[in-house]
Amino acid sequence: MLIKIPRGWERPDSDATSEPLFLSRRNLVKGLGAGSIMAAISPLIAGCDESPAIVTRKPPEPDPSAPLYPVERNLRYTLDRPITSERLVTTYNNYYEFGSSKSIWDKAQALPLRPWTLKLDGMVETPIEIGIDDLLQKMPLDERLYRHRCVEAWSMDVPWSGFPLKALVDFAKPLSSARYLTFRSFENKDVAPGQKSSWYPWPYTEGLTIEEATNELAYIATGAYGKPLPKQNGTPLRLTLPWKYGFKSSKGIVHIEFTDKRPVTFWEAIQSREYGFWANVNPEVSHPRWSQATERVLGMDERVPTRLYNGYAEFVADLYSGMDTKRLFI
Ligand SMILES: Nc1nc2c(c(=O)[nH]1)N[C@H]1C(S)=C(S)[C@@H](COP(=O)(O)O)O[C@H]1N2
Ligand SMILES: [Mo]
Repeated sequence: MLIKIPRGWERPDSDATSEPLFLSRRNLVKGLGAGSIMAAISPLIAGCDESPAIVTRKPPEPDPSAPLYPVERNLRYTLDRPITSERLVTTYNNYYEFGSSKSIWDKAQALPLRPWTLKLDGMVETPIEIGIDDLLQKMPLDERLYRHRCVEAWSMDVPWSGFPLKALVDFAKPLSSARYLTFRSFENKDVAPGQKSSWYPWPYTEGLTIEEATNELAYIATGAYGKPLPKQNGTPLRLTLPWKYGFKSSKGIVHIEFTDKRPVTFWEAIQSREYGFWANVNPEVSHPRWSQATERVLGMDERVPTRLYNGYAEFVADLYSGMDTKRLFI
């Protein structure tokens, strides 16, 4: 069945940038360091008691994981472009739970930080439920500079903090029969207006093979720019799969199920012809409605060529040997 999506990232970046919206945000926060947007807004709120709409807004909730950061940078992963400005990365987002525009960073502030529990179950020795702060104590945190390539043909270069997904897989102790991981994001209609649209197959669902999940590049971001991850970027647990299109990198994960059946993912359920399970970056395989040959790097004027596996072929090409099909790149 063909479901028509009215707006959003289902369009090439050339007309999906929401640039006018973005520029008005930019004026709003002009002169502030991007990381301090929320910190800077709270004194504004405090001093602004003429505007009832603003006064009723709750001050930002402090993130209990803040003392963990910054963490040491892992020098194995390098960029060939400058790090994208924190302001762009934290104000230009895709997070459909909060709406289909790029300007959801303020709406995402409604998501409570705690309690946040991760469930690990399915084909594992023993199902586990663990609070995020306990989990962070157990995981080997590092900082990694990774490229991110959205299927809409825009990209960014981010200093994430977090841990290898393999550490979490080892912690979960999957049975040898488990072949896939299914990732499910939070569901909470009260804070996420996008989840009131029932024609989306909530919760946001993604999947990887065990081999992909235990590849050294597969990463869970819990921070960025030396601080806890902002809500709009997917705190407290956000997949980071730099060789795949960005929609594979689920935000706000609450549940990982180990299974022997390939899951149907969120965007695959909506339009499998355009958004598949594998979604590996390949400049030579066009999206049905636009070319993937080049990309717009946030903050740069010129478009740049896109690379096979987003430039990470040396790490991941082996995962797909003997699986030569175009579906690997959709
Ligand atoms: N839960 C959830 N995760 C998500 C999305 C989403 O809508 N919901 N969008 C994806 C897409 S399409 C992209 S490009 C990245 C965007 O991440 P960013 O906003 O941190 O740049 O998040 C991905 N993860
Ligand atoms: Mo994306």
